[in-house]
Amino acid sequence: MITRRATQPEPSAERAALLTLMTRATRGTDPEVSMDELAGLAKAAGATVVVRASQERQTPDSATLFGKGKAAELALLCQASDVAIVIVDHTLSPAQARNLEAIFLCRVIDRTELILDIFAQRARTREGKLQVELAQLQYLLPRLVGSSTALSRTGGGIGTRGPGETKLETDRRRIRDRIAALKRDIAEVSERRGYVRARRRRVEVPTVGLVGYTNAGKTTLFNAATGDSSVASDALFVTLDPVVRRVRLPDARQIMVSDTVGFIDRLPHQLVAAFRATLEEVVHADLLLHVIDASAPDRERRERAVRDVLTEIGATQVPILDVYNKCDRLSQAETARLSVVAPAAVCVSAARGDGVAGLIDLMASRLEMDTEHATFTFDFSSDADRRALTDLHRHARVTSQVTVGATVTVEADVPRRVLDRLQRLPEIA
Ligand SMILES: Nc1nc2c(ncn2[C@@H]2O[C@H](COP(=O)(O)OP(=O)(O)OP(=O)(O)O)[C@@H](O)[C@H]2O)c(=O)[nH]1
Ligand SMILES: [Mg+2]
Repeated sequence: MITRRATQPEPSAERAALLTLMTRATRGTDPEVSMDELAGLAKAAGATVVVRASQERQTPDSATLFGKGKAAELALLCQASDVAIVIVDHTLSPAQARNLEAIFLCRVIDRTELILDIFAQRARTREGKLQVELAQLQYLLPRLVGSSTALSRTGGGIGTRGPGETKLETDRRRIRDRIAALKRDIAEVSERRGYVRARRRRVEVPTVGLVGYTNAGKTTLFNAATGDSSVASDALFVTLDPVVRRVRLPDARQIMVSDTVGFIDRLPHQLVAAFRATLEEVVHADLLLHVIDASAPDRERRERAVRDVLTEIGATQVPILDVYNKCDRLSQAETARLSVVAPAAVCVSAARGDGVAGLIDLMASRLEMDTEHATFTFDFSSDADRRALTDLHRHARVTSQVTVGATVTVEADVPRRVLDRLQRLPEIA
């Protein structure tokens, strides 16, 4: 068992204990790494970790998760450390949560509730708030069976925040009604988002979606590429709502880049389901950049977690470009090794701007692989033709342009998706 007390907590933060159970099922994962990740989540939720402890056990106890003796011992430790909340890195059954609360005499939440709480605190837009509420209620609903009093946790703090809070005492019917209403509202928002996307498609601006583990540096890279100033920070799940910005390529064409919510290992499926509208930006992108923190010790586990979520949301058809970020933290040898393991990937440092221009070029060429060389003539005296010519310059790479009188003849490499829309004239031999 690992037991450790952290340094002096901030006075206002909730004092938390992090408890994990190492079982046969968790063998193969580094307990310290998952403990560190849980600590990052606790911090993001506003807690100060004062106790970290774990127990090794073949299988979880069905009533108390930990062995009963161990649970009692941990409870004493938590009480001595004045712990206000116990966070368990394991999915707790409703009965286990109740039993542990009776032993620890304080709130006991699991990893899913912790993540839901962070999302509840971070949600800013109406869409974000609706989605978080939906996820919280869907988590809550099966836990209401036969126990409406045990769930009416009061007193505020982690796991009680967000819209779920006032619903805890209501009956299942009201929660079901609320879930139905939320789904309707989210569908409306999603429809609106669909219109915007359709408009973007009509003007044929390709979209690149940034995806990746939380804290990989997606927003930093997004800002570096688009010149935006979205909030990037070392806390987890800083970005929740998708942001889309234009990137002008060196040859004046444009692409749209979207930044969105980060993923994590064991992302609660209620959240993934509820965030479907937000994640549509990812599913409908023309290209995904998988931003990977190259300096993370558990890099491969994180990469797998991201790919799992992409599969879960049905984004398997979108081409993916792997981008190793934070390469400034790697030694030369490590960078060299990375280029052997993943020769198709790109190494950048979003924070320093290293490799970002090259990455933009690469995005452009990836999006454009599907091009056709074509020749067009335009009548400069026609409004429609002048608009088409502007369009062509925006989306194609023009290789020659000859003007004779009012007739403009243009040769260009045109993305096939744009070809249909532009009036194509017979090629000049
Ligand atoms: N050393 C180094 N740090 C970086 C780099 N890129 C980002 N960071 C840092 O990594 C932390 C996370 O960056 P964000 O851009 O907020 O990460 P994100 O993927 O958007 O994270 P969430 O929105 O929270 O999921 C910040 O403290 C950044 O300053 C980089 O290239 N090098
Ligand atoms: Mg972000």
